[in-house]
Amino acid sequence: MICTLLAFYSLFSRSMAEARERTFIMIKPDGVQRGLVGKIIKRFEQKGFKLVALKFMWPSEELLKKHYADLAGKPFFPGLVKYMSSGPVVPMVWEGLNVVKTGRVLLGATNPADSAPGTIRGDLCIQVGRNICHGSDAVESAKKEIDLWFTEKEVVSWQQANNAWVYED
Ligand code: D4T
Repeated sequence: MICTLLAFYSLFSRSMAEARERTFIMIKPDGVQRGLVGKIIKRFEQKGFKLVALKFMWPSEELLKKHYADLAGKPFFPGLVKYMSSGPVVPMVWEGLNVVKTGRVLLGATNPADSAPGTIRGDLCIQVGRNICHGSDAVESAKKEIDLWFTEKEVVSWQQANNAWVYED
């Protein structure tokens, strides 16, 4: 009996933990300038993911160089930092089951020429250097990016009223 209860509890707590996975999504300066902020947020809301942090800010080159440190050796890096620091952006944290992977699916392929119709990039942009949004590519990089862009206090834990209608028991 105790074993059954423990097994149930571990399954339950595992699925709860999985549903609390977080990803870092950012609307880039072209997404803001083109008035696509609401549309992009809507895709994540409609899917059922939970918004746990959001701000509107003009990022410094220093912050962007840290964010894109892995790409520092790429030929497009200087242009990328210039474009990303050319105006305000909307960094966000979204939470939910498999949100890192599914978030990338919602965004579509990095190069909009390869993004499927129906995805954010597939529907709303044309070139890789103006691909309107960013999404973390793994749970570990999501953690790093969230810590880079947000303080602990800015990420808000809350219960969504429709949770039971989005997730199975
Ligand atoms: P983002 O950050 O937009 O989610 O990018 P990805 O994670 O999907 O892809 P990435 O790190 O390879 O690229 C980061 C960023 O650089 C721009 N870029 C990329 C570019 O301007 N020219 C290029 O040739 C590539 C590959 C677009 C996204």
